[in-house]
Amino acid sequence: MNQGSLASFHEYITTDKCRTILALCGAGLSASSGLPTFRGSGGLWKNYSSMDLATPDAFNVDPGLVWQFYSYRRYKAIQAKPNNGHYALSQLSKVAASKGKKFLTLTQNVDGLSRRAHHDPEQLLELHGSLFTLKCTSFDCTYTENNNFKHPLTPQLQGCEEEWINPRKRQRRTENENENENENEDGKDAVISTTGSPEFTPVKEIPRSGLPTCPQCKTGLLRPGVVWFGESLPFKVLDQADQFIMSQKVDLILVIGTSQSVWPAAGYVNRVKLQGGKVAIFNTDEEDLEGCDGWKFLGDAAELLPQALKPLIGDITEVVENDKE
Ligand code: BJW
Repeated sequence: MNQGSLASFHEYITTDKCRTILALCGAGLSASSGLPTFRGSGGLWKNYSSMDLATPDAFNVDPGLVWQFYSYRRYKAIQAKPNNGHYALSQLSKVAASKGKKFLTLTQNVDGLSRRAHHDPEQLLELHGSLFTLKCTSFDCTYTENNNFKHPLTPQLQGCEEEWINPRKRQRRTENENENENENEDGKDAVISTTGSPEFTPVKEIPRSGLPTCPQCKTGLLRPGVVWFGESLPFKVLDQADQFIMSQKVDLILVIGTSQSVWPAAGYVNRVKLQGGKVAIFNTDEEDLEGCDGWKFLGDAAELLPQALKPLIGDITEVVENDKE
């Protein structure tokens, strides 16, 4: 981390000029907890693009396929543990008022890891819903269930836990790919090694009767309570975010592990800038820091956030250790 930049960031967050802080989080915040991101190399599940599966059309055409994807995601999120980035924000949510600050986290993540790091729920808005909410798809049924951590949801969804038949083979393939990349840099042709080729666990054809069904209307399929492309974000959540931004000037937005490519979430950065607020980006990809005229922190959010927020939250080592017990 650039120490000069860190010092000026520390100075700003501890002054009276910085009274209101908004955090906008994306998949990069959970990357070091082992959860894949959406874009770049992390954005594939088996041979499908995660983005193509996160649509109402995909669910309408093949709910069995989409449920297998979400069953896998639910399982991975249950297995994952919050990282120090989640804990740093959680700690800020608890101490902000005592430091004379107002704080709100807007997360695009649906993995529930911020909640599991005990982020104050009053200061946390899940813009894109949650993997652990289930909703009925029937037009005239309003059934919604929160905090459903059952796995698998139906016997037919058993077996979606691993993307690969043998995860060790995937590791070997990655090693081979890296070797091949080096060969390319030396000007030689890349040789695609087939030794240890990984095999995906096959996608099953699951009939409608094998998918989660609404316990209320008994006929509608349940779906994950996440926001897919073309769907509106929950109005209540949008309203609460608006209230926070409009009731006072936001002095700082922390943009954490997001490509800022999805709207309306990405729009919050400009809204804060237009109010005269400052921006601090935490990202592993230099390209995603480009164009930022604020603080640019290049690296893993899980490592950077505890350091960047230390003057406000103190050393979080003990908080994290206590939570593990
Ligand atoms: C690290 C790291 C480490 C990695 N440390 N960093 C205006 C203009 C143009 C288009 C639109 C517009 N307004 C709306 C749209 C359409 C659309 C949209 O945005 N399209 C874009 C593709 C252009 N938006 C919508 O459809 C939204 N709905 C809407 O606007 O409705 C209007 C409406 C109103 C009334 C009635 C009806 C409709 C809905 C968007 C929903 C997005 N849903 C998803 C799936 C959620 C469910 C699921 O999880 O499966 O949300 S898509 C996916 O993208 C997911 C994410 O939350 C979201 C954002 O991705 P994120 O988090 O930024 O991840 P990545 O992978 O992109 O980036 C990771 C970053 O982390 C990278 O920068 C890495 O470098 C970095 N990184 N490791 C730090 N260790």
